Amino acid sequence: MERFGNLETLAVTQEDVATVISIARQEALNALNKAVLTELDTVLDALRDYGSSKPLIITGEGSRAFVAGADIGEMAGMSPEEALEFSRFGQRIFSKLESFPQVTIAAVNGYALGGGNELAMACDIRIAASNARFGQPEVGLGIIPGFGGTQRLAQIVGRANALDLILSGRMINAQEALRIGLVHKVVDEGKALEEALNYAKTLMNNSAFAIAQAKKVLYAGSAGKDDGMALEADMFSGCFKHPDQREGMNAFLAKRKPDFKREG
Ligand code: CO8
Repeated sequence: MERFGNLETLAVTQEDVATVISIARQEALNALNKAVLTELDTVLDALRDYGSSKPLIITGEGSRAFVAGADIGEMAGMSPEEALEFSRFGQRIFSKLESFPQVTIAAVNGYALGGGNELAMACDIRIAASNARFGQPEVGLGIIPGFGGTQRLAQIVGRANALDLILSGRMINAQEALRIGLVHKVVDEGKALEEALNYAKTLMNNSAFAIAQAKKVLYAGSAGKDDGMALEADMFSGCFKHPDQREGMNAFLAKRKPDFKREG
């Protein structure tokens, strides 16, 4: 779409009831690299400047993945300074998404892992297809969530569930995500986008102005989040000073199990 310039990693379509942004890197299960995040930033700014009063839907192209995380190949060789910058960059864009004046809906059509779950959690509403899988697998890569996940997951599902998911790194299915309140609704495989559009349609009966005001108030209640975000970025970067980060990411890229050394 002309308004956003030439996009290489996103597809943006204007439907009657919503703007739909699809992450389009199917070859890497829609993993978030710098190009995706930069384009998302550009599109969010453009929609805001244009004064779009439609809901915004975010989804991933193809049926396998919403987003399978931040791009591990891009992160593997980062210095702690670069990791800090990347974490702050992602946090800033996801906060921009969270504060988008209209309702944002994640249509989750497969894996939503790591940065992918963090992207879904920066949306107001999450609709999952029955084949969706959620998780924060970072500790298995020798790192921690770095795009706001340590803060938003605890706010959405409570600290007990957040500790379970972040410390175990385990993947949960759509029904478990529904049970713990991570998603709002589960629909048949292949139907997440359709259901998100249905939801968006119902919103068009409401006052766009009142929705924007309500969002501001609801998110204003997340006191202390800025401090948590700053700590998350620092701790994320600190992981890049430890050998486990290289081992974890190199093991993923080499398709082998990581060999984390334990003392004592
Ligand atoms: N990054 C880069 N490439 C990826 C990623 C990823 N996160 N996920 C999948 N891919 C690639 C694979 O390498 C593979 O590429 P190729 O075909 O060239 O070998 C292709 O996508 C298909 O993946 P698989 O062959 O692995 O597909 P499977 O069906 O066997 O497995 C899984 C699917 C289970 C989703 C598996 O791909 C997987 O475990 N992916 C990684 C999931 C993960 O650990 N995500 C978290 C990443 S860390 C993160 O998100 C931190 C966020 C904060 C960042 C802060 C900024 C610095």
